[in-house]
Amino acid sequence: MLAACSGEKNPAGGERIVLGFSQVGAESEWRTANTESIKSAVQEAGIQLRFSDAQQKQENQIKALRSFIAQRVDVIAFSPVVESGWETVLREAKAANIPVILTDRAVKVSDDSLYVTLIGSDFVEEGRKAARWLLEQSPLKDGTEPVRIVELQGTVGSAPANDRMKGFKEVIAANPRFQVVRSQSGDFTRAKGKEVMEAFLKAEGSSIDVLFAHNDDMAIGAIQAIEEAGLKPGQDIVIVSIDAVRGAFEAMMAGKLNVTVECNPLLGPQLVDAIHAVREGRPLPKRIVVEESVFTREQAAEVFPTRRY
Ligand code: GYE
Repeated sequence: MLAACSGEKNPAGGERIVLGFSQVGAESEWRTANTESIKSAVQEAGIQLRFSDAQQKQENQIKALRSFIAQRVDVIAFSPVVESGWETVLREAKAANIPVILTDRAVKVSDDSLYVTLIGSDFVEEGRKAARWLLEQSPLKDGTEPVRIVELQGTVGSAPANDRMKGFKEVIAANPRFQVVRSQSGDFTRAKGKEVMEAFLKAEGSSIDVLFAHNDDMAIGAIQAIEEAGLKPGQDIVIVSIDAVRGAFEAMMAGKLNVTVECNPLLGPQLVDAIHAVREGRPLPKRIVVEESVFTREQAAEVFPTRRY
């Protein structure tokens, strides 16, 4: 069926806003919750959505953005898979007078008038929180032995991978006992997280003390690899990850994951507010940050029933 075109009347009688949204993919529990939040908030607001899934490929996102421009949508929003390489297509949107709102991930552009605002988390701070827990509260905080850390990075070149790595490094630098001995991308998926963890275990044997995973899905994949190697996740290897999705709470309640740093995917309502502000010509801050916490496995059972993703 053809999508209805711009200018269609909404039930209240006014012109319906048409939003083109290009999503990264469906790589994680976080992403699924993010997509649902956006779809439901936009629908509730009576905004017409043209949704495109890029399957974690920048070229697909660029194609989607060009097609939204060609369709002359009213607003474009997207969650950029990687940080660089957006200048040209964003200039095309600007030339067509279509405002662009970034959700979740940042871009690196020389001219920040190419987008209206970025709604998303402070990923550097999330990396710092993961490291602070290790240095200040984990079972490894007090020893004298070196602590050998392996890191499962998110998608190469993505804002959350770059920033989480940076924040984590910055904090562990304060204690030379803590060393990242291996670091590789697991592309934010369970399957890749498992595969890369298998390689880490093969290379390092039982000398790994800590796994830092840039998201819960990779940690969950890695937990399987650790168990298959005959080790106890959460005990033989202390595991810290990011997102705080339900799967992470289940792993914490089973004692297999030690801690997760919250990254809130429920950005739909803030996106709708930003769309209305843009349409009404109200100014918006360049950055809209989301408030987040940290959850340990001691708190998991109590907090679990209140989790919304
Ligand atoms: O942490 C991960 C997802 O960009 C914050 O992408 C997001 C990240 C999230 O695949 O699970």
